[in-house]
Amino acid sequence: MKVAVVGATGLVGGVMFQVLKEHNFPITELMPVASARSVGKLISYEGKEYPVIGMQEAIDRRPDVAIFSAGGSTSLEWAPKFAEVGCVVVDNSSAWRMDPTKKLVVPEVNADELTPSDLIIANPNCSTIQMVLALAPLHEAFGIKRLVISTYQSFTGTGVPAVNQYEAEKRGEDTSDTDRPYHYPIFENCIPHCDVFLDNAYTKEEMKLVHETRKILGDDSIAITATAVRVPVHGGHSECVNIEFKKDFTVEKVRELLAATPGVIVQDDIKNNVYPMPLLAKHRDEVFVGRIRRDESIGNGLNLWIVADNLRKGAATNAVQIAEYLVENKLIGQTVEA
Ligand code: 2RA
Repeated sequence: MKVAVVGATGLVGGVMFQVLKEHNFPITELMPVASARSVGKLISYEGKEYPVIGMQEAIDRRPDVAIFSAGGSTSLEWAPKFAEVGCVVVDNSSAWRMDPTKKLVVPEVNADELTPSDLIIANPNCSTIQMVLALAPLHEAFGIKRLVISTYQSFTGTGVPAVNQYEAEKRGEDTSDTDRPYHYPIFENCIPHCDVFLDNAYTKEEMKLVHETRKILGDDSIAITATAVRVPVHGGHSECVNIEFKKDFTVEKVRELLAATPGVIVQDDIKNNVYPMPLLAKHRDEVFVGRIRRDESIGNGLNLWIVADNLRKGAATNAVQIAEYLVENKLIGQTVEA
């Protein structure tokens, strides 16, 4: 496969190369792609050095698949140009997620929706991916009526600038006069403000959980409210998810369904202090679920604690898994010759 990684010099781009290598993705030609200012930089991959190239050069080389993690505006401008030459784009930005003509995919949940005509495929938001992977089997079994979600999101979700702000503050530096991504210090702090505020007083990050979850689970009737918080944690995003089901359930059946779900690992043994933590999820591709317990304040209520590495299953791994599905199901490779 001729593979373009667009946004090659970013935080997720770097993880993308790591995941492609670990998954032994069938690459015959690798194209690291980034903005003009990065062209010529060298990217190491499996012992070889690859120069970063620009967008048009990548298109001219006719990649079979292009995995984008370069922001929404870049994707809106360039993804259609890659698709025009028959290249399948898997995009990690929010640009295409809610476009009714585009598929929003967590492979273990809804990859079977993909067809050869899908040339731009949206990778969901990190906090959505880890949650819907755990919720999908429970929704099928018991029907989800309402979700109340609180997220505790690693600053790595905001990319290199946030890592730089955190590390500077950890060294004791005052970042207030720098071009920092957060309005306030993130070190030893929690900030209830991920992405921008909307007219309804929720943030874009919180509304992504609402809209993307409904689209992936295919059920607009699910009532959802969310609070997204930025926390000074490296290893991943954590989520407290309160679920009201339509049908009754048993905690044992919930645990059984989760344990049987590909990509999910149940860590739930409170007698031995076993539960998911970013410390344990870091650098892992799985989604970890624990603190499984009935919500005793309502009928058919359940509480879950869900943790995953936001740069891996929350971004790079999910995108690579989509590409793997496309290869396995021969939905890649119809690139138009130059
Ligand atoms: C964040 N989910 O955590 C967003 C984008 N990666 O900042």
